[in-house]
Amino acid sequence: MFSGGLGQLGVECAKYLRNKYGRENVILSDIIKPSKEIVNDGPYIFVDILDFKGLQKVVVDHRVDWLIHFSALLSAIGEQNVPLAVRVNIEGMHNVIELAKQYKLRIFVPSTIGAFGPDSPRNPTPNVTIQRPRTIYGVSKVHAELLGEYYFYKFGLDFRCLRFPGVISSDPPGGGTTDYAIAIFHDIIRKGQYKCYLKPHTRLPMMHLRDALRALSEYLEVPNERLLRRCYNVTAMSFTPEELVEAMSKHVQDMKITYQPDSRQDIADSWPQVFDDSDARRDWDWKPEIDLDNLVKLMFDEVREKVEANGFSC
Ligand code: AKB
Repeated sequence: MFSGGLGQLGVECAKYLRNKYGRENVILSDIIKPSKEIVNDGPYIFVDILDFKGLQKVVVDHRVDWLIHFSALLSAIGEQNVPLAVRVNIEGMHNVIELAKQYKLRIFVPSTIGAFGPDSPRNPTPNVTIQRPRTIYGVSKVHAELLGEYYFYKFGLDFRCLRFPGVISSDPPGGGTTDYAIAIFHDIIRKGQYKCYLKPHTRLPMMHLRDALRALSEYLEVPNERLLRRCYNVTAMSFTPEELVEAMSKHVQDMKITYQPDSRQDIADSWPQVFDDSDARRDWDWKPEIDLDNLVKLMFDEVREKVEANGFSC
């Protein structure tokens, strides 16, 4: 079962896991009204992450044994509504971890490069190092990592967590700092121009959605004995807006890019530039497959298809 199932990762992740485990065996949940396509794709249930009894009911009624907890306000949007981020990201985590303990569920919670801060080494950022994030999103993710590890050591809960870089997909981004690398494709395809809210030299770790889903799905299946940690850094590449534009210019001429940094620049400046995922490579053979050129090609294809299908923009 997924919480926050209609966010950036949920729908695609459900498709991926339904292919693997069967359509009826993967339940999406959220509080958003789903499209017809989502309902046709497989089970979808309304449940609010803040409603513990409602969550209990879903687990009992559907004999849930695995929980993938995606509900969260991302970095930029979290700063705009801190009380809501505290509720969704922190209280929501309290609910799902207790639920997992009560019903002996396996639980996966994504973390992020945003769980690091200006005191962390930024290039590279190792798996275990100082984490003093300066966003409520980052604080909530460190809280989730520590709570999950605590429940693992104290109660034997099978808690797993991957720290993702910016995940790049054709689906609409949800208020993150790395989202420029998605929005740029939509704007270039639709308008031939893009105004970037980060400076051209801002380096951040990134990954195409396909690698992110494969990382998640492979990690879920690693036997416990092979895991030396519960939280692993994963990444595929690092690039700057300028380098992304350079790679995109091989596909499109006459792109007009302007730069107008806003408050997201401060967030990006406090995050890792290069993410060290050697622990994941060592313990469970993690290996990304999609590099920058492939990512750009895939994104042009995927976003064009979406724009042509429904004129969708982010
Ligand atoms: C964000 O930018 O907030 C997210 C993330 C890196 O966790 N995409």
